Amino acid sequence: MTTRRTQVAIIGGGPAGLLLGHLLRAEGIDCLIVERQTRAHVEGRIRAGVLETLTTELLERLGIDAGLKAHGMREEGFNLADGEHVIRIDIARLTGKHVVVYGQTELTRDLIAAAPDRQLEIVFEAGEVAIHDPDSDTPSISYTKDGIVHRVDCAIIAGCDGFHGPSRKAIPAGPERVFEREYPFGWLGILADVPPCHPELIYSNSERGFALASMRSPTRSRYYIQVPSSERLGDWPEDRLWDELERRFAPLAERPVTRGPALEMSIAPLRSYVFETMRYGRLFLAGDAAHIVPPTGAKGLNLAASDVAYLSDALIGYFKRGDESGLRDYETRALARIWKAERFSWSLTKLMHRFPEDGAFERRMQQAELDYLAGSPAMQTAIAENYVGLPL
Ligand code: FAS
Ligand code: PHB
Repeated sequence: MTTRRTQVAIIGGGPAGLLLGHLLRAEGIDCLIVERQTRAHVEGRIRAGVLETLTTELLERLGIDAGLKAHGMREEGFNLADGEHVIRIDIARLTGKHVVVYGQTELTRDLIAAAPDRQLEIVFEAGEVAIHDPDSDTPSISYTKDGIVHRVDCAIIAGCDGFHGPSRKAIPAGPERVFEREYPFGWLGILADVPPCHPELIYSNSERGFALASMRSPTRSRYYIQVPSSERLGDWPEDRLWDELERRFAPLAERPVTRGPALEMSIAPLRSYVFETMRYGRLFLAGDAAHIVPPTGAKGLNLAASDVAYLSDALIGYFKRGDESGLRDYETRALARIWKAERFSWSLTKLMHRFPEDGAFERRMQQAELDYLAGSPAMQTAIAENYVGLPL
């Protein structure tokens, strides 16, 4: 066994762990990221696509925004469609803000590439990561690599290990601290090097279900359709999906859907989840380790960024000024923003998807809400300010 010491041991090298590591290193705080997967696996994940300015401002503050500046696509509006009828939400006019389309894949690659020059150590392929004595004054983590057990003594453990990681499981909290809803459908997604069918995102609730037309660049498109939870990828040959996308976006988009070979296809389950105990002694949770939102509101990655904004401020205050107030307030502050994002993601999912248990009345409620939205600047403003991200 080897033993070493650091100030903050970060479990997980996804957006939350990487952003936290960089923010701490920028203040000279010693930290280490241990990541279970290979670097190639982490850099190959295809996930989120829309960044709030809160997230882009963190990258700018870190000076890790060259890729974002060169390839990020500024979006000043997005569209909600009810079958044939498109409602444009003019987020720039309604909020004075915008969002940026820049893939989580590219963001993760930028953060990893910037790590060596900033002395941010990332241990990839760290096996059997375990948390020890998080509620003591001498917490530590351990992991195995190349057949050797490594122990890391630390002052703080940051659990940034996503929904399936060990950190949340290390917290003894009762069921009253867990809030969950699973949806009876998932999103079948496809990434292809074809030009987008529309210059802005279109979320559509058609007779055939939810569909989303998004993009990664002027030459790379990202599409999703709602599929029952029972569906498997094998049920969806690429042409069947392209047929569906053409059928659903033909009446809505500026251009026809262009087909092309899939760079990636996957089905992601949808769930709303909050684990309200985000601190246990010296262990702090951030990102998907503590909460999950359905991707309808494009909040998942951005919530991870806001958790990390709160947590990094708290840790900087603690290590540099001996001020523990940020650590004491972290859970309350983060949860206030998390619950508002959970509400927005849940409400937009309810509005834009077909639920198998719903009848004709619920369908009329969706149509009436979209009809009201089409004529209500107040409701459009409410949607716009949530979509661009509520203030910290
Ligand atoms: P992550 O899950 O990204 O990262 C956690 C990291 O911890 C991973 O690298 C994992 O390998 C590592 N880890 C896990 N267990 C470990 C262990 N035992 N030891 C060490 N490391 C461990 N959000 C959107 O906004 N829009 C989307 O379209 C969207 N699509 C998604 C599709 C899928 C399939 C999934 C799973 C999520 C999607 N999300 C989307 C949400 C997603 O973007 C997350 O919100 C975002 O990745 C959160 O970042 P992290 O909290 O860092 O968690
Ligand atoms: C994406 O482009 O992957 C994307 C965009 C908006 C969402 C979800 C996913 O709400």
